[in-house]
Amino acid sequence: MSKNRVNSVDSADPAAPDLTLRGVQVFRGWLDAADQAALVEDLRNVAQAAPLFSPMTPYGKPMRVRMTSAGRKGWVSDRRGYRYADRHPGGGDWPPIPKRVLDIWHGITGLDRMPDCCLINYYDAGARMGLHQDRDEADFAWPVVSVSLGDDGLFRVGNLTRGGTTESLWLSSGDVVVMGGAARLIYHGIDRIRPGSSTLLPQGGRINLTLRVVD
Ligand code: MD6
Ligand code: FE
Repeated sequence: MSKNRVNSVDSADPAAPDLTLRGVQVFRGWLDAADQAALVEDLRNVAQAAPLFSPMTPYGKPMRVRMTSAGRKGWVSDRRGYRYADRHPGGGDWPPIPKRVLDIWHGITGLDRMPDCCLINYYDAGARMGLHQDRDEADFAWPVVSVSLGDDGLFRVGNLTRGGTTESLWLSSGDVVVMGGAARLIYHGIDRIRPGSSTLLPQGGRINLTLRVVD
């Protein structure tokens, strides 16, 4: 995990992306097949301790993706709103973020500060995620890093405010996305997945991890 190194003022030793869309950086195939399989094993262990759940939006509609978290903080949503919580909705602690995940964060960003939350989203064949900003964190100077596993997902990138034109690209298993700097608050979402496009997950579907510094 040491390809594409460049220098930057933002961190000691960040990696260089394969492509940039409206400031959103995409690292294609950052994880090879063996890395991806090992990561899925780590995530199975997380989900055993902190089961996937289907959160309600603040508007009372169930979210289409199932999710859980690892780390000091977990991201949750219910009638009270979107927020970070110290515990799983079932009452237990969130498991620690797997080392393999922290290694991705460090390898990509070069940052010594580790993320507080690793949100795990699971998309089944019909799941999608509407356009949103990641803005529940205290300090937008920290980037958000995401990791795609399993089936391809059609990622749509918009603007810093709602509306306007958008551009889309397919994210594949092993790709890593960074939203930082001027792109940190850009609207983005997943329109659909491409069922059966990957054999990584025996049951099919797509996993996306989002790594964030929370407070
Ligand atoms: C997804 N990704 O790929 C949804 N957020 O399933 C995100 O919402 C996201 O990819 C912040 C930074 C990168 C992302
Ligand atoms: Fe997001």
